[in-house]
Amino acid sequence: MLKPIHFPSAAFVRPEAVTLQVKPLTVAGRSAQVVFSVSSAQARARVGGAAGAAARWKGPEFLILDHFHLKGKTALVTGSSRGLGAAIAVALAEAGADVAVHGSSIAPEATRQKVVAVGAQSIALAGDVGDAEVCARLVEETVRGLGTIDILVNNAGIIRRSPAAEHSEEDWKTVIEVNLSSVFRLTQHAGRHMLARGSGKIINIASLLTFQGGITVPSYAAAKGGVGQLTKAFANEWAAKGVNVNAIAPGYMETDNTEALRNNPERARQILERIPAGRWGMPEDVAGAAVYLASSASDYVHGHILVVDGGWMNR
Ligand code: GCO
Repeated sequence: MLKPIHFPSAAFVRPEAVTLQVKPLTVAGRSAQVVFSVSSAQARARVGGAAGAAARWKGPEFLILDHFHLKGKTALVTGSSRGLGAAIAVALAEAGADVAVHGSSIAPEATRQKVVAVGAQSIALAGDVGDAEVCARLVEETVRGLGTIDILVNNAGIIRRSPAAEHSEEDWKTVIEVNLSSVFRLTQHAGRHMLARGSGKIINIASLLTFQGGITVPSYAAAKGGVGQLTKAFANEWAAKGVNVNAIAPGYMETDNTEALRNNPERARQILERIPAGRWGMPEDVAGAAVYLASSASDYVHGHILVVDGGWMNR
């Protein structure tokens, strides 16, 4: 289905990514002559718009949208083979960024292709972020492959479930390294490039367990609590240097991370009952928050943890 969306300038359009069609449309009660809409299934309607349509557009200028686009920016999204990371990588590309995607054991070619289909450049990287050297290498490879690093999304993470009394030393160490130490290291490495340039955006994927203790996931809760604190610690030092460090705390999302919860009828019911929105979140639900925190629209936002949870925390 075609959904025409207007943008004020051609800056949003990657001509190679879209097929244009002429379509009559009535906008805000006025009949516009024609609009161009995206017909490529891959680019979907979200890329939207064309210089011609912008020139004919008689309505508001939508100038604020210029602050949300990421044209000319480069990003690294860790853990983007699927789930939230894949949705964020594609969303950043749709907003105009070139994106390095990453998987823990295999470079995620499928996500890379989705990013390229939008019209962005992309490279696919692999490596366990629980390893300090890998963190340094991922930032280096992003800079080498895409020219620089403007945006870092610390999304990679794992979860291990067992009662706190039995939670193994191995689970504790692994989860803390992958979910917390990697955020410290990747932020340091990417941040050095950003500080040298005087601009950059770092987005950490926190959790509702940044605020709450959870059940049978003590290492995960400790790590995600730490991610919230690291977000504020870095933001305090880097805010005046043009680098924004913020976090997104997703609610209960339909991803691998929550598969065990969704397969447990009682937990699944209890969780759903507490979500005011009346549904679990989908990966795409965090896309808008990620684009916002990656863009100049959030330049005065520092150390914030943006909860995207269907209202869970309000209950
Ligand atoms: C759990 C945890 C995690 C997330 C949750 C909310 O699995 O027990 O609650 O799944 O932290 O999705 O962010």
